[in-house]
Amino acid sequence: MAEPEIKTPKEKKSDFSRRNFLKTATAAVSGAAALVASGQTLVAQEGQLEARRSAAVDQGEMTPAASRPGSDHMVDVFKSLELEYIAWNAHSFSMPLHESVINYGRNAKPELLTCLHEEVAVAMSHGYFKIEGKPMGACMYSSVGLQHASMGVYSAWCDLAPVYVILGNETGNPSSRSAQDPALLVRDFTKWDEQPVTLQQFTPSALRAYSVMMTPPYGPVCLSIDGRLMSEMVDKGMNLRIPKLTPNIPPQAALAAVRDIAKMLVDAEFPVLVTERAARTSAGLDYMVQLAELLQCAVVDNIQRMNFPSNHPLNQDASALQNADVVLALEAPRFTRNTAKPGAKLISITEADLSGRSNYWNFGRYQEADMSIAADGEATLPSLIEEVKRLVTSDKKNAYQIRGAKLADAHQKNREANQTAAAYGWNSSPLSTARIAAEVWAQIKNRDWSLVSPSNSLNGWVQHYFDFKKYYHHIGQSGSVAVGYAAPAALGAALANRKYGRLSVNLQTDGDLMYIPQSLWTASHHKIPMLTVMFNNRGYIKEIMQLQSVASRRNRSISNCHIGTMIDNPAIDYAKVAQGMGWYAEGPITDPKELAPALKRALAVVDKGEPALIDAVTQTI
Ligand SMILES: Cc1ncc(C[n+]2csc(CCOP(=O)(O)OP(=O)(O)O)c2C)c(N)n1
Ligand SMILES: [Mg+2]
Repeated sequence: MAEPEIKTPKEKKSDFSRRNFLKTATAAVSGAAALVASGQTLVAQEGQLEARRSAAVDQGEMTPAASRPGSDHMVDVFKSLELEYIAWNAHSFSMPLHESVINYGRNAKPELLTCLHEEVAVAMSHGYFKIEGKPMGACMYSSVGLQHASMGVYSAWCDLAPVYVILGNETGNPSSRSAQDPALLVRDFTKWDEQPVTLQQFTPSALRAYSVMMTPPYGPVCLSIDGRLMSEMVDKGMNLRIPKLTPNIPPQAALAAVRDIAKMLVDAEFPVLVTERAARTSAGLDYMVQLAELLQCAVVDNIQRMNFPSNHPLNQDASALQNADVVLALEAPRFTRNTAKPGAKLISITEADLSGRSNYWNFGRYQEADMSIAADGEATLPSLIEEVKRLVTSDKKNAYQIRGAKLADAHQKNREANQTAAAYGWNSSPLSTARIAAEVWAQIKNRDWSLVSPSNSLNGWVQHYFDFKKYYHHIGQSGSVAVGYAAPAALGAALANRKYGRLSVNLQTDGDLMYIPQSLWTASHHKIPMLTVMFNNRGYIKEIMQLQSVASRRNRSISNCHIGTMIDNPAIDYAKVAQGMGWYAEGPITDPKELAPALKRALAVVDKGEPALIDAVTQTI
């Protein structure tokens, strides 16, 4: 059969010749974005544009900079809040603000970060906060963008992390992407939201959003901005003064209550400190160590945050609670006394009940306690430490030393038992999870490192091998246990680590990455250095195990349980996925001996300021 003839269409002349392009400044400014193919061309034209702009202003064709658009003022407000970054997914309603950020604000503080999905923008902000201790912005379309982002907002809420969600909306000209009340979508899991209707209202709304978000318990907020306010010209008569931002002092327990708690702890035979998030900042970690060492008491940490050093001799597993006569639950509102020795007294200090909204996962049901204080744990610790110091006599100190020595012994035995367990399958192919944790640790231990993924990963081996001491050594868990959080949160944390020159290490599960793989591109685009090691068990292993146990309980075969749970046939080549998005990547690695040399090569790339991925194929358990 004869091949069909392919006709070349006649070239059409563009209406927009280069000559026309420079003819009027207004046309040039709008046309540049449409026509310019590369950044270099844009730079070359920029000088000519600038000259044309001032000529156009002189001739009355353009408005002078003094009468600026509302979005410039918004940038001033964001600058006053010291937002270092706004993670952004481009959308038409916020184009005026987008333009102000990159041109008027010179794309610095805040710098716009290009995200290829709104969930990346929010989770990235979540992870950034966990290292930096301050929020960044995440900007998206009010209806369709926020729907994509909603799980990320939910994770931030569950994890008590502030994220400043900025929504571009358009109410004057409703469309499928606008919404009458956009924040409604996430109102059940945000702390506060607002949609100012005038530019004057914008300023106090933007500050209030910041203030609410950063008052413990922290949480995400939504500021919805109508495009009309962004384009409206600032009138001299408008009072747009930006007020001073004064952070709220978090509530502390009253001194009388603190004295009672100190007495109970000092007089107890076996006090135990239990915590989820006592360390809201790095100061909380120092306080926890001080209090535990003063009392030489056990600390049971469920590591939602970096609350206590992992290798500290007083760090104990939950079995310590069986000896407790007094338990102090510090920001552990879900702790129930039935895991402690019967009759143990429970004291709870938590900000949980201070939050006005429901959060089933994080805040749980009623916590039965003998003493319950609605206050911020970290803010209360300094006075508690002082009161304990006053009450500890030298006799007590001696008794405490004996208690501490016994705990150190138990800690050591625990570690040794783990060491024996780690030896199983050490040389297996695919790799054992213990082996990966050990190999990664060997490569990073002499550096200034930060684990930017959940620290309970690799079947708990990370907690065993890594020596978590400093606050930034781990960012804790997700809060929501939602997959699709870890990859972009790691990216945000790595971004925050970048300016401190810290090595960011991401132990990345395969299932999680495939929810949101485009986060890899943002890392290479913005040159965010990080080492990602795939914990690639080619499946949803937590799910397969559950499915197997359901089948076993029903006396049925487990041989079909790979259906719907394994990510195999074809196996995903993560090195290729990453390379396709600009990463240095190696793998799949199945021989454990190959892992260390590959990690070294990847670290050499990370040291040059770029991301690198090693795909390690691992045992399923
Ligand atoms: C948003 C969301 N969807 C589904 C789940 C159910 N789920 C829990 S763990 C898991 C598997 C995750 O796979 P991976 O990240 O590879 O971790 P692995 O279980 O293999 O260690 C899934 C799908 C979830 N937690 N969150
Ligand atoms: Mg997996």
